[in-house]
Parts: sequence; C-alpha cells; structure tokens
Amino acid sequence: MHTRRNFFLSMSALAGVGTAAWACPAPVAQENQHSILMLNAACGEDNTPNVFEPAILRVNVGDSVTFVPTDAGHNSASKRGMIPDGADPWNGAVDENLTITFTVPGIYGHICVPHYEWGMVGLIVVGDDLSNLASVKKVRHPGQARKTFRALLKTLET
Ligand SMILES: [Cu+2]
Repeated sequence: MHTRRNFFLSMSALAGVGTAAWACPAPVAQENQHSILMLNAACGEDNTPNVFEPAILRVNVGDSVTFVPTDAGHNSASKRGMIPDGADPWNGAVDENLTITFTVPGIYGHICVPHYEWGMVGLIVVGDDLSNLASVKKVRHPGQARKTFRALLKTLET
C-alpha cells in the first residue's frame, strides 16, 4: 500500500539527495470543470507548507471548480468581503471534495480555515472581471495571509 507521502519519499530517493523537486499532482482541468488541490506542501518545495494549487485560477462564467482534499486537514471557504456582490459564499468541510459553480463574474478570495493565518489562501477570477478588486484589497488578514493575498492580488494588476 503506497501512500502519497511514501511515493514522494521514494521519488526523492531515486532522484538523489538534496534539492530534488517532487512530482506535482496535476490539477484536473476539463473544458468547464477545474480543480484546485489542497496540499500540505507546495509542488516542488518542502518549505512552503499548506497551499492551494493553483493559488490563482481563472475560469469562465458558468464553470465549476472542485476543491480536492489531496492531503488531509484542509478546507476551502470564501472570505467575507472578497466575493462579488450577488455571489453565494461557501464553507467546505475539512477533507471533503467541494464543487462550486461560478455564475457571477469577479474576483473570489478563499481561505483554508485551519491554515488561514499561515497563508493558505487563493484567488479565483471569474470571467476576467476585476471590477471588485478595490473592495477585495480592503479586506484585512492575519499573519501570513496578508502577505500571500497581497502577492496574489499584485499579480492580477500586472
Ligand atoms: Cu489548509
């Protein structure tokens, strides 16, 4: 019985000592269906713990996104003040698949509740619509979440 962790350990062993990057589990993307993996460590690194992969996802209006509990101990919840007017908030259970269909264009900020302060946060941009950027940027966050959201939002503006 191979756990994912054992797989990575054996891959690292095969690749030799040191900085060998481990294999990234690829998020599944079909035409109107996307997935965001909830991971204990960023792909290819062991020093960035607890991430959504990808951290920023751009989808079309009407597309669905599944949050996949690839590793244990994570969830996804929309962040109050960081979703467009008229959009429904969500709060997924830890360790469960959660699929959201996005019908309202705009920026959506979401967090992993257990790892929020440690910066496990992400953005979904629906329909290439950045019109709620100013209000999304006003939301305050604790700890590493502030830095991570700031960095992610900065990439939207460039
Ligand atoms: Cu988490």
